[in-house]
Amino acid sequence: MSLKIWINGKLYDKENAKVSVYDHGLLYGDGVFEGIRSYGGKVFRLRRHLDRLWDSAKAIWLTIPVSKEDMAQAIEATLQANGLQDGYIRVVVTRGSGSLGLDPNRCSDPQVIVITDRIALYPEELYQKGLEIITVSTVRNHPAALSPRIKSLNYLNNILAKIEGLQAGCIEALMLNHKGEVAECTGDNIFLVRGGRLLTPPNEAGILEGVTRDAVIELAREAGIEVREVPLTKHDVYIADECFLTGTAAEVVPVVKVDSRSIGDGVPGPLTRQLIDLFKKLTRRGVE
Ligand code: PXG
Repeated sequence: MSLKIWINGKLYDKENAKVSVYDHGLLYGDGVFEGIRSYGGKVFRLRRHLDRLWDSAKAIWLTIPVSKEDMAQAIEATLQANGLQDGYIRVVVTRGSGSLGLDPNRCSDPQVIVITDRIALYPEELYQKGLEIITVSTVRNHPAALSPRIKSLNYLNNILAKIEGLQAGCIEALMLNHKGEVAECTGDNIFLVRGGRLLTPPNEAGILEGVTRDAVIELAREAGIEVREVPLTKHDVYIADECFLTGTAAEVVPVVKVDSRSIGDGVPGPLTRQLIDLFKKLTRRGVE
C-alpha cells in the first residue's frame, strides 16, 4: 500500500501527491516547514512545532490558510492513514503557484502539505561511539539578512555546509556565525559540557531554536545540571569535556571528535549519556 500524503484537506497516494511547477516554494524556496516526530502514536511537542511554523510564516508574510487545530488534526489523520506509530512528520506550507516573478502577491492557493513517513535513524553505533564532525567554511546565514529562526524552504545555507561535511567524510558539520562564533550544525543544535555545566550558543548566535534543544535544557535543569546559553568559540569546543548534538531526527547524539581533535576522552561522556537516557524517557512518557 502506498503512503498517503495530505494536501489541502485531502489524502493522496504518494504517486499522485503533487504541486505545480509554478509554486514559489519550488521556484524560490518561498515557504516554511517543520520536521516533527511521533513516538508510539504520540506527536512530540506538537504545539511547540506548530507555534514555530506559524512564527516562521509570519516572518515571511505568509498566511497559513488553516488553523493550528486543523493542522494538528491533519497530522493525526495522516499518521493514522499510514498506520504510523513511530514516525517522521514533515509539514510544508508553500507560497502557492504564481507567475515567473518574485512577487508573492501574484501567488494563490498556498499548499499545505503533511507527509508522514518512517523515520530514517542514524545507525545505533553512532550513539554508542559518537560522531566525528568538522567545522565548515560555509558561514551560517547572517541573522540580519535572513533569520536562522525562520525554518524556510530555502535551506541552501545548510545544504552547502552539509556537502562540505560529507566531502570530508562527516555526516554533520559545524557552522560558525558571521562573528566566527559557534552557531549550530546543519540540522542539529550543539551543546558542550565543561566543568559539569552545559553550554550552548544563545539565540543571538543565529540559530534555529530547536525543539529538542529546549527539551534537553529543561531536562538538564530538572536534573540539577546548570545550563548556560553563552557565545562559544571553536576553542571552547576543542577544550570541552563533552559535546553532543540535538535535533528531531538525531535526538541526542554524542560527538567525540571535532576538526581532528578528540573531545574529552574521545568517548561519549557521562552527562551526554545521562541526557540521552532522560530524553529517551521523555519521548516515551505516556506512550507505554
Ligand atoms: N538547526 C537546524 C538548522 C535545523 O534545521 C535543528 C537545528 C534542530 O531543531 P529541532 O527542533 O528538530 O530540535 C534543525 C532541525 C532533516 C531534518 O530531515 C532536519 C531538522 C529537523 C528534522 C529533520 O534533515 N532540522
